[in-house]
Amino acid sequence: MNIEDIKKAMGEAKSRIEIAKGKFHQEGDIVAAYEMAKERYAALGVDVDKAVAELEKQQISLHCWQTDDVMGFESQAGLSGGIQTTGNYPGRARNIDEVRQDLEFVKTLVAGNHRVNLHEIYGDFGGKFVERDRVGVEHFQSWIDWAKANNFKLDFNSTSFGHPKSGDLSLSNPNPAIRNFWIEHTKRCRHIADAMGKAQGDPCIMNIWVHDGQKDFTVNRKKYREILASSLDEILKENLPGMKSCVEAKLFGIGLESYTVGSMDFFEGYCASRKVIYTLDTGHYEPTENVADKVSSLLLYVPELMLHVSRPVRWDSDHVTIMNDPTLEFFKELVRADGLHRAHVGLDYFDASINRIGAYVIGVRATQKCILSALLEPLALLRQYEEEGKGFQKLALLEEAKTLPFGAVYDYFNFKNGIPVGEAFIPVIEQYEKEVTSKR
Ligand code: RNT
Ligand code: ZN
Repeated sequence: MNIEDIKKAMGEAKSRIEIAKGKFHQEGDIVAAYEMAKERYAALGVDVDKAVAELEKQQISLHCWQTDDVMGFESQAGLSGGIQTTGNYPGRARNIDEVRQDLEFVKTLVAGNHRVNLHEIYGDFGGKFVERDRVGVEHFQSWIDWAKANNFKLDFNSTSFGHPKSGDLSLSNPNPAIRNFWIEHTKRCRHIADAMGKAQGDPCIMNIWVHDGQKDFTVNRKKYREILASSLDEILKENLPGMKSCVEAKLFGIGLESYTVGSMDFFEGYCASRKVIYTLDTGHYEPTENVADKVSSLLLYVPELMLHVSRPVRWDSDHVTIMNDPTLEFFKELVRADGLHRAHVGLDYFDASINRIGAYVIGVRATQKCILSALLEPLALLRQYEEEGKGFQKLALLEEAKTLPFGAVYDYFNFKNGIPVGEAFIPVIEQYEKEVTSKR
């Protein structure tokens, strides 16, 4: 399939959105349901129009790696470094054009202006091998141009996995040759992020996640953590106004189960003492931990949060984000802590077992739903009950709030923005699969 055919298929898919809208829902029904919902919420002191306007402004950083199972274009060596995709559903994006086509298509199915989160291995290397300590802004110029043309802002990530020098330890490696290689890589990535941020007139958020750890008993735990802290200090010492850096904590990686250098405690201390943005991946904690409870403590001590919204199933499995209790509670805590404006919302999952575009759209929409649900919480009344010691009333209202006509508000939000309402996006994705991804 050549580029013209793909463009044609996308045009047809877009016009099908119009058909789907009419088929599944009548305009009048959506608006009428919204008006009724507004009254119900208003009775509880909630301004629904304001919540919808806030959701419209909320950018979500689309993780480019959902399109191609975290492969990138540097080599086809496969994943290493503690993470893994499972599944081999057909249609994986195989090159830069396909990744961009998929992202452009996803954009037609989600309301709002969003961001694209790139990893260093997704550079435009022109078919040549570019070593990671040689990467530069020139390898991302076409992404900068594409983002501008498609009204996306870019975020960025250094990439320490999937490389012969990845090993068990990268930035925390006692061997200076390996450590300096990764320091140089990460410094260069910050310069790329700085150029992206300047070009888009909005800071590019650059995440640093290193997989560093050990499979088994580790007796030099403090030593590697000291090295990681000093490598990060070295990397972060240059002030680059076009970008903001964040560092990601993790529980464990596959094959690195016994020790993680960049643990939660390590990065909480690091971010609090250095005033660096903390990256909170919702899949990176013990399965029984209440991740939502971390928000209010972190916001007291770190400048901002970068979010990797994910769904762990038994472990850090990176299942597709859905509107489940932990994710709902997580965004409620952000709103309750007045922290939404201090959080950069991004997604991080990679499901290769179902239609990848479908997985993408489900995750974005679920994240929006969780944010909207948090914005619609009758918070003033709940807080009043709590302060007055009215425990029964608070619990009752929390329960009733669950079945308020939230769906009518989310439908209206999509409808207002010309996006398929409800399940109407399913046939649109089926069509894209038939015409585009199944032919890859
Ligand atoms: C890994 C981290 C990290 C990666 C991406 C690809 O556990 O969550 O954010 O998923 O950098
Ligand atoms: Zn992550």
